[in-house]
Amino acid sequence: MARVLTVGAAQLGPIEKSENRASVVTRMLDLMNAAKRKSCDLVVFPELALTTFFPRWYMTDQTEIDQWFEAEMPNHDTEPLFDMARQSNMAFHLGYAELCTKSDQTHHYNSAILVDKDGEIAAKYRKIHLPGHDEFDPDRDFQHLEKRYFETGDLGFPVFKALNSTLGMCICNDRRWPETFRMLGLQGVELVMLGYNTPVHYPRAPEHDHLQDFHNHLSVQAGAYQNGTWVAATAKAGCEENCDMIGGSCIVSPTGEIVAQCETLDDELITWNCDLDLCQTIQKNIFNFELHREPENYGLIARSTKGN
Ligand code: CDV
Repeated sequence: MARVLTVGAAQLGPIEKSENRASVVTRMLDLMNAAKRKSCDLVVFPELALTTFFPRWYMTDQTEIDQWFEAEMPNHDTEPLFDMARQSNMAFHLGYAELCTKSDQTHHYNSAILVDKDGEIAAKYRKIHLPGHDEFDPDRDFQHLEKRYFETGDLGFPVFKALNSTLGMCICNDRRWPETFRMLGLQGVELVMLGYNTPVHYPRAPEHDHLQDFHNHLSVQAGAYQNGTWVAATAKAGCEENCDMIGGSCIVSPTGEIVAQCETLDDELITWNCDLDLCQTIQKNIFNFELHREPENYGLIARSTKGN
């Protein structure tokens, strides 16, 4: 019997700095209700979905910084999403800023979780490729301080058996790195859940601004095809606090084709019935890793170039 997962990519429009989590969660519940009407098994929300994209501001006060983080998950504000998952028999993927304590040390991660149809956290990923900078940059109209506020994820690139499938996650900048998708591909991933916040303006190379949508789709489509996996890529889009962010949320098939794409820069749901067995057409043929991959010749890829 075919394994078909009905997937929704739930794009969010802008979230202003003053909008609280309860209000954002109400918007997300609307999208989950729309997904329920479409009989979705899984809804994919964006990176840092509960608040505005706070790394665009420079902050020094740790208490002020920590207010953007979730110290518990679920918590009072997010519990309705978990209840909805249980009531609707529908899993969801959520990106959020995670504050946690390990061996008496506090840690900050840009994280994503998969919540299963029973409303339980089934999997977690912590972003590995953190873009931007760690000190105030006076040359920028807006900051991108992910390197200041987050540590590099410490969970690697795992895959998870859930929803009768093999699932993986990555977050925003991760999608631009072929290594991310290949790590998941080597573990037989069938669906990659991915959220992003991508400004149209890239201060280091503004001549590329008109290519932001293209580079988004180029990366996601290549990752899907080269690893024979479905990808659900979901944006936080639109003009947020004077910062324009791309939309273009999409669901991509294992052949690299976009099968569904958002049309607006606002809250919007797209869905697709993803036949997971289609992954085999790629994974068993053109990208049959066992037959055709040549890792003996790829040594440089896993060697550190930091500090060289
Ligand atoms: N949130 C991100 O990781 N954004 C980056 C931007 C800063 C380039 C991205 O790769 O889309």
